[in-house]
Amino acid sequence: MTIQTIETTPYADQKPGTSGLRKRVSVYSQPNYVENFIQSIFDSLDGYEGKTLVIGGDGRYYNDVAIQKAIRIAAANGFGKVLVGENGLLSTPAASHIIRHYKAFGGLVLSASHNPGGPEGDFGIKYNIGNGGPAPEKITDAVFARTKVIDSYKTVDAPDVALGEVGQHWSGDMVVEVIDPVADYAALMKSLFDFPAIREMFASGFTMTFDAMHAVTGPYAHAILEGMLDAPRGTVINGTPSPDFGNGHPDPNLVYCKEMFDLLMTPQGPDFGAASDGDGDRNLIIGKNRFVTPSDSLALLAANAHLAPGYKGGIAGIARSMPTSAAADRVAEKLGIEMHETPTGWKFFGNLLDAGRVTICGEESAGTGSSHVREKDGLWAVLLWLNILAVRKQSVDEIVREHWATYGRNYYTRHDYEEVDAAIAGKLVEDLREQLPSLPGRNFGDDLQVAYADDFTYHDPVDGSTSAKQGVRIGFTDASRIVLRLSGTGTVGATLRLYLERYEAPDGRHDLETQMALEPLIALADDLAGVKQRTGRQEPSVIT
Ligand code: VG1
Ligand code: CO
Repeated sequence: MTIQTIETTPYADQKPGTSGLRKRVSVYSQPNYVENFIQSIFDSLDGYEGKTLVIGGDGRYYNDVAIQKAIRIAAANGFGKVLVGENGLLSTPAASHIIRHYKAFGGLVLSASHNPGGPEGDFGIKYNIGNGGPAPEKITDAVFARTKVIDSYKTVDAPDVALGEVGQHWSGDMVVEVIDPVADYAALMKSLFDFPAIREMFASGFTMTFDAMHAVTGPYAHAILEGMLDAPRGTVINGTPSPDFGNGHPDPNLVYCKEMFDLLMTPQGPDFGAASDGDGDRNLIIGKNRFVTPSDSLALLAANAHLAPGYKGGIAGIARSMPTSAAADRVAEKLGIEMHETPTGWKFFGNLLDAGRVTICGEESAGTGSSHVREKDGLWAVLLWLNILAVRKQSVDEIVREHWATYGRNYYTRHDYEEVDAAIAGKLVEDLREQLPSLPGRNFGDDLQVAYADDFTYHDPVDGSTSAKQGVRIGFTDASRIVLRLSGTGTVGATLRLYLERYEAPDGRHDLETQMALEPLIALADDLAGVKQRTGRQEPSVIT
């Protein structure tokens, strides 16, 4: 095998964000852009010689090109084996499981997740470590430092691997095994959930729509829901992955899944609706006449997890990202288990999961998961919901209302201002940060008194690391909250995320329209941060 060392020059913009390096395809297709980043990842790791690397992606445009490059660079750098999903496909949670299951050294997940795909869309690469989870900041910082000085990368002079053929192949001296992307993951799901009970529920007429959004979960959902659980054919819609997601936006929210939402709000709609994103780690849950906010879903899944065989012994603890509502905190309190608040992004849950301190984790951005892998997992959340519905034999709406009557309701919304001028957005957050010390104790309107105001700093209780500036939070004495942060996954300008939350006790009013219920906080947030005036936007781009 000839290993070639190719000279290259650094790119200045290869800083990994919330979840890997996401850029426009036009940026990624510059000469050596992929090569530089992957070589920089390998240069930041130790001890992988002869070990296994997992590679898979969500099937978006440019996956095929990048995977072949990644395989050659892995071979030249001395990996012993690459495991890659057939046709280059692996959902993010399946990749996490494959890394763990086959005790691989780590993995490359090629995806820009919920960002649009296609030649004009986004592409992304993320490195996951041996526990199956996203690399922690220590590694992503080292990778970024390396990208700034890299002067060569290694590759082999080998032909493309036939990714359409399951079985053993070679790239130089390295084995490349093309595997069924679904089988191991499906077996894991079967081990966690009461498949006979769910099958029985479908057999007795329960109806569901799962929107795979032309993204990676299609094959998984077809195999598990229609194949193993006998849901009628047609339960899964948009189930064939396409490089540009059918020209859609694979973000499972009420904007991009509006059609399904509308259907669920009609009497002739199915009993249950769900969707997942580009790489299969997010979930959207809608019952008949009841949308479940991701923050509520986290709390509900944690409170009911013991109904599924995989969690029948109870859960050790719960973790949520800081902007996620505190609904889950109330469940943890009642169960007498640990509760952790981490910065945005799944990489912060890894240590807590590895240490056995938490079992279930979640984010307000439609991400929930558990210790079964080290990523959020869209289909897992859908299957846990189905398991709970099959056992409790109630509707989603009834279950949600009972939950609120027990724990109270955390009204919650997120307002996104997308593609805002980066300088304006940065200054806005900076100015708000400066106001923070003066806020505690101040009263706004009749019943809002600031209890605390800070820029969230996370102290990892497992490895002692600290992550500062993770988002501005203003908390009120009645448990209401305003949070503001800049997105770390966008690829154009800046995206401002404004998160609003208000708590209603168990005996309070639970039937208000969310935006109405949060109106005073929305207005106050705008007064304090000046979002509308500074960005010139009258409305958020997306409300979830
Ligand atoms: C967003 C979400 C965050 C999530 C991340 C990756 O990050 O807010 O909760 O972990 O996307 O999700 P940001 O920095 O844009 O707010 V995925 O499904 O795109 O990998
Ligand atoms: Co995703």
